[in-house]
Amino acid sequence: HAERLAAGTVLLHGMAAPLAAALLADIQRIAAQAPFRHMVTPGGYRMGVATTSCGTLGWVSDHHGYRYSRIDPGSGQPWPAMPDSWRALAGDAANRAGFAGFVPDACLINRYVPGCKLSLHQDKDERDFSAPIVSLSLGLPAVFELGGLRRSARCARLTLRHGDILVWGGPDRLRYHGVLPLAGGSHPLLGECRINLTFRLAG
Ligand code: MD3
Ligand code: FE
Repeated sequence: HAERLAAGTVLLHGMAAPLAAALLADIQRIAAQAPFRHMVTPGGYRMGVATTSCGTLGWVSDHHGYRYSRIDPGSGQPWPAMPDSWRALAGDAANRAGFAGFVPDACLINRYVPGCKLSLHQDKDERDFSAPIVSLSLGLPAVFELGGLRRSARCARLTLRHGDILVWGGPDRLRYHGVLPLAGGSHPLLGECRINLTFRLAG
């Protein structure tokens, strides 16, 4: 079912669960071409979360800053293509949340192991904030923090579970958000890990 968490934020419980095995096979194929790596932040910290991307644009970070790039800096080659089924699924989820016509050009793939976290941040490296972002969670559950438009705003906490799709846009597009350290455990399909896909219109 669809749960509206805020004016522009909708959680689609378990929507991707039936597709998990196919998604995981796609992720493994993408990661064979563009391996998961730990990006370095502009401040010089190695991220605990391992990332890769698919689509026309991929998200990269180094000492120069955060940005989207057509080229995977690891291989010097374009990122793997976004599977058509992924683009369709993200468009379908956005549509259910009230954002018609969403066609992502980038999918950031984040991999967490127990203890990994993502500090509170805004997603603001994309060119057009009128498009929503669609996030799809697989594997171990994570507690995410949904803040406000200022870093200082109080955060609500919510658990994202295997198969959940979260869509946020409109007035919520620039909310601060983060992920608390992943608790230990093992998922029948993914093992001791959580993978999150975030679909964006970046260019
Ligand atoms: C944004 N990823 O890659 S997505 C990211 O689970 C990122 O890997 C996280 O943030 C992850 O940039 C979180 C989930 C999320 C949930 C609610 C939000 C992002 C949100 C509300 C407003 C803005
Ligand atoms: Fe984010």
